[in-house]
Parts: sequence; C-alpha cells; structure tokens
Amino acid sequence: MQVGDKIYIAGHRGMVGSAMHRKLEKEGFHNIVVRTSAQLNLTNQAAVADFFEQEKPDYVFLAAAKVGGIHANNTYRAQFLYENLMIQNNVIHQSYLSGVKKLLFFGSSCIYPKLAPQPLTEESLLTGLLEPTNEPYAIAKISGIKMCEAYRDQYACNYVSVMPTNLYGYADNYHPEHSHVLPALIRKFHEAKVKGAQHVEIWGSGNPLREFLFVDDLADAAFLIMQNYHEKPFLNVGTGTDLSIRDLAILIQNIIGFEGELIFNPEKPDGTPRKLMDVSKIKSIGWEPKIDLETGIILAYQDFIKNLNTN
Ligand code: GFB
Repeated sequence: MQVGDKIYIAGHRGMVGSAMHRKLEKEGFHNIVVRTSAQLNLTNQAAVADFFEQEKPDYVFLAAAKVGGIHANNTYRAQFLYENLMIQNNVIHQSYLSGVKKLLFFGSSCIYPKLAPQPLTEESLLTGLLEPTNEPYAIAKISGIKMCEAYRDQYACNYVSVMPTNLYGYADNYHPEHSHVLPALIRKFHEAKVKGAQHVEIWGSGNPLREFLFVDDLADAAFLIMQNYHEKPFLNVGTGTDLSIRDLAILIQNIIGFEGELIFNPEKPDGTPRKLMDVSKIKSIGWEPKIDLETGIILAYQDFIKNLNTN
C-alpha cells in the first residue's frame, strides 16, 4: 500500500473499522473510501457490485460484520449467519471481479473448536466441534477465511485473514444485553456507582478465561499484515495472556470505584471455558501489543463517559 492508493474500509463506523481508519490516517493515507450502511447495504449483491464498479479500490479492509456478545450471538443466530455470509461473500467476490490488489478479512477467535488445546494455534481450525452459543457466527467467519484461501488458490488473489481475540476500546457497543463482557461491565459498574446500587450482576460462573486486546493494537497488526505479510495462512492477534471473568470484573470494579458486591448468575451461559491465542506467528513478523489491560480499560471508560448520551 502506498500513500495515494485507494483504500476501502468496509464497516468504518464499527469499533474495528474506525480503529483502522484512525491508523491509516495516522500513517498518512488520505484516499480512503467509506460508505455508511444506509448508503450501501453490503448484503445486497447488486449494490456492492455497483459500488466496486464505480470506486475500484486498490485495497480493502473487510471489517463490516454483524457482531455482539454471547447473548446476541445465541439469540440472533439466523441473522449472525445470514448477514455475515452475505456481507463477506459480496465484498470478497466483488473485490476479485474489480481487481483489488489485496484484501484483509477480520475473523474472530471463536472460529476454534470449543475444547481445542490452549493456547490456540492457527492449526487448530476445524479440528473439533464449535462452542454452541456462537456456532452461526463462527461458521460465517470460517467461511470467510476459506473464501480468502480459495480465491488465493484459484485466482491468485492476495487475500489474508486475521483472527483477533476479544476486542474492546473506542467506539465499542455498550448495549446492556447485546454487548461483549468488557463494555457490558463498564456500563454496569458505572450505572451501579451512579445509582448507589448494592450489587452488580455478572453473567455465568465468573470462571471462563478470556483474553482482551485494545482495538488500536489490532489496527496496528492489520496495517503491518497488509504491508508486509502476503502468505496464505491466517494469523492470530492477541496479547497471549488471559484472566477469569471474575478477575476482569474486579479490575473494572476497582477502576470505576464501585464499592458494592458482585453477584454471579449461573442461569446465564459461560460460553467457551477458555480461548487464549497463540500469537507467536504475528509476533515473529514484528508486532507487539502496546496497550495493557488496565490502561485500555481506563481509555475505554473515558470513551464511554464521553459518549454517555449516545450509548
Ligand atoms: O464477551 P462475551 O459476551 O462473549 O462473554 P464470549 C464472555 C464471558 O463473560 C461469558 C460473561 O462467560 C459471559 O457469560 N459475562 C459476565 C458477560 N457478565 C456479562 C455481561 O454482562 N455481558 C456479557 N456479554 N457477558 C463472544 C462470541 O463470546 O466473543 C462472539 O459470542 C465473538 O462470537 C466474541 O467471538 C469475541 O467471549 O463468550
């Protein structure tokens, strides 16, 4: 990618797409094409074809997706499968037809089997059964990886995929039910503190282990991969360390300053017991995360407060 190249970010208003936008601007890229979902419905094949025909981007970051936490994944199962397949099928295929030089597809750590050996290496893909709560989303993301690989095999397209661990950061979704755990807990502890509540409910047992990456660190990794990595195997992106949901809750509680009790609700699903990424491959090409968890939560909390009226 050179500074004048035309770059399309699909999903530029989401957490990942907006981080990618910031990163590209910081690196001096100015020829960036974006469309809101109202301007371009990525599930519509004809509309996506017209867009590529008209804009002819050189590079594509495919960050558009229907995403959410464990409850949203489990509730909107049909939409998570259908919308994600349609978006990625349209963007990947039209990129091929319009001669895009390189495309980067964002996947997710939930593509791995529920009980795969930890830390999760890229080789674990398709070696076992998926976690049921997010199987539709995972199947869509696995299809995206396989599409990038197949278009490379058959048409020599330079398409690569990255598998980020659980993300958080600027422009996250703080919906009380549909968000991921980290933004959900920021919101719950903040509201409990403001209202002077006695306790905060944490879903599940608190025992599952999760790894969290600040989204700007992912954008750095994706930029590096776009510039310097041109091979077929997809790459994990994570910090290489995890913590229990209980410890995460205590950390957020302390940062926000909530003094009440934590109550664990076993009626809510735990999801996969652990999904820690093996990040040796991405580290070997020169990437390291820069934002530690505590700093990242403070930044995310500031962003939450700033956008309080829109969250
Ligand atoms: O982040 P999360 O929704 O998704 O939940 P996953 C992680 C863990 O936190 C689960 C617990 O064990 C939840 O039960 N948890 C505790 C909470 N309190 C809360 C809360 O208030 N809200 C939420 N959301 N969780 C998702 C997948 O799995 O991870 C997606 O469903 C995607 O497909 C994403 O891959 C990265 O980590 O379990």
